[in-house]
Amino acid sequence: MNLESLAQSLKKSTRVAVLTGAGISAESGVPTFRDPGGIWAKFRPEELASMDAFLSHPERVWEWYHMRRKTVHEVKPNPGHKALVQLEKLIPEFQLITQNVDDLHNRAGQKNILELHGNLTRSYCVSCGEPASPDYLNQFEKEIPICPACGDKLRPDIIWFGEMLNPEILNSAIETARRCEIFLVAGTSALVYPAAGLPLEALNNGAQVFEFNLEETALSHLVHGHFSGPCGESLPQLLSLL
Ligand code: BJW
Ligand code: ZN
Repeated sequence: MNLESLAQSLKKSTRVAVLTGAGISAESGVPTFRDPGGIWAKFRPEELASMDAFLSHPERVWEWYHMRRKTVHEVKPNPGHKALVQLEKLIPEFQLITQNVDDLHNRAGQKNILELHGNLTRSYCVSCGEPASPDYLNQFEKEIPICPACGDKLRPDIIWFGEMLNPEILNSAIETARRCEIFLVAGTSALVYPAAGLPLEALNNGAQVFEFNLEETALSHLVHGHFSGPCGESLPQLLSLL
């Protein structure tokens, strides 16, 4: 299947879903996780992205999240994000599902977004559960942010390893994957579950599944088409054919 035939299929489709991962934001300057030079090449996941890490070294964990919040604040959505905003406008039932926490789909103007792993701009209290506003969080640059309601620690609103995803968001993503006619997978290594199970749900329910990635992934041999190359080029190319 080539991009032209995918464009023809999209023109006839009512229900389309897209799953994105860190690769779609790479061209904006946000590091991925598992590529050489990615986040996990420098840090061990269990030392920063787990409740155990937060309980033993909250200052270290927050320092890392403050740094990442600063990085994403300084970058902009790229042509890959923008192409998906255009695609949403053309499809009657469109759902974007992202594993990314960088808020770039939202900043690009995407409307229907399910954020599976949370968002760097949000935080909530470990004791009373109260969320803090992004503006409040921005007052803290290095130190551990404190809950304005009860004085205990805030934590990033991010799903760490071993934590359950928000069941409403996950169920909605599963339902979307089961119902869609076309499911696009862009810039993810498709290694982290339950997100990596969504393309399989789509395949098992008869959807056509297409992958956009620089490289082959665990999913590549199962999909109906693999488009190799940077999403910032391949997705706009697809949109130009619609
Ligand atoms: C481009 C490109 C360009 C580059 N254009 N392409 C076995 C052992 C241990 C645990 C498990 C296990 N089996 C399952 C688990 C559970 C675990 C899991 O899946 N682990 C796997 C690693 C095996 N999952 C969980 O723990 C989840 N929770 C859960 O399952 O709850 C139930 C449960 C409870 C109790 C016990 C057990 C289960 C939660 C997962 C939360 C994931 N969170 C993270 C980090 C958050 C921290 C943070 O960001 O601050 O989310 S992990 C990290 O990976 C991040 C990402 O969202 C996620 C996915 O990564 P992604 O997006 O795919 O990025 P990369 O870097 O992997 O890939 C980038 C891709 O882009 C590559 O393919 C490139 O080629 C490509 N690319 N540039 C196109 N320009
Ligand atoms: Zn509190």
